[in-house]
Amino acid sequence: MVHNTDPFPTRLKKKRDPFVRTDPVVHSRNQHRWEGPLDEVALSRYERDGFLWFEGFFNQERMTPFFDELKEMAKDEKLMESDQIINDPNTGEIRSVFGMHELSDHFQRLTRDPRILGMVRQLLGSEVYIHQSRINDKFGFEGSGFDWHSDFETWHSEDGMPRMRAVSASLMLTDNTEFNGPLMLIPGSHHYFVPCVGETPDLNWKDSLKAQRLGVPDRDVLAMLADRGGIKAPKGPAGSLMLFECNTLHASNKNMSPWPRSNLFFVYNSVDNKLGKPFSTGTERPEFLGARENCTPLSMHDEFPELANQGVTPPKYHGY
Ligand code: 6CS
Ligand code: FE
Repeated sequence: MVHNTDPFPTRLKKKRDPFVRTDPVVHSRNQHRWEGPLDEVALSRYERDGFLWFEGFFNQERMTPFFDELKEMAKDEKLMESDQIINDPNTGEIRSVFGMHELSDHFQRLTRDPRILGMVRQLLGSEVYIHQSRINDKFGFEGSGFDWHSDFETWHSEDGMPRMRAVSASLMLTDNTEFNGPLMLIPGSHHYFVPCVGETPDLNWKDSLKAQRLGVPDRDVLAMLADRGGIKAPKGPAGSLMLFECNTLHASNKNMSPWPRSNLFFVYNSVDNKLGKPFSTGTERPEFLGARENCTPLSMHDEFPELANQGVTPPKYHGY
């Protein structure tokens, strides 16, 4: 089912050509209110490529508590049985845990780290909230890949996200190497909306989170965009951070190495871009896939609340 007034028609019966996006990539141009830590070079690079890579954004030790928390979560049988846990289609191991920012204060605080939130507000030109958060795990030798897709194509067609005004932050909880299935992106692909063929069945998410079959662009379009922009797979130590625009085409390979690949994703959506009716299905997806109730604008957290409470001016951020 496709609305004929849909500005981003997809999940069609017949192929339609890609078209150039009309939404800005950086939404805060010439608005002083949303100035942030990104300089013009970074803003232009994000505009050109559709992503920014920050190797070693946090030091690796900072990632340990997240792993400890995940091990605790794995003991929570009720959580392990919930729909928020997606298992690998081949091995049955945990592939994704959705709603991390609501399961863990640690993760929730991270979404409000001023250095990340400052960049995101600058890119989206508004207050923001968390549309979706997840951990994607790829165990050694097993973790399956994801086919090429635009997250916006799914979030628009299945969640009713109106415009391209969201950004994903992906934090590497483990080293991301060329061997363990790092995220691959096609620079510049975010400048085109690529309609996809294949109608969306109800409850598609029960399968699509295991393997992306719908919302995968035709190979000739993928080839055209990759010929233009190439393919990049940023690699780096645990603690590295990627920001990628909601419409940037991305995929990842199977993990063929003995080492795990675990990434935390949290998706920021503009408060001016809240979800409406899905464009390609009759039913809304669950809250943990697309927030509709909990859309409170995020406030930056004090990095050192214990100091602030003692009236001590917290130190400026040192790279921790
Ligand atoms: O359907 C979704 O929301 C998820 N699917 C993929 C393959 N990436 C974005 C998101 O986690
Ligand atoms: Fe994705």
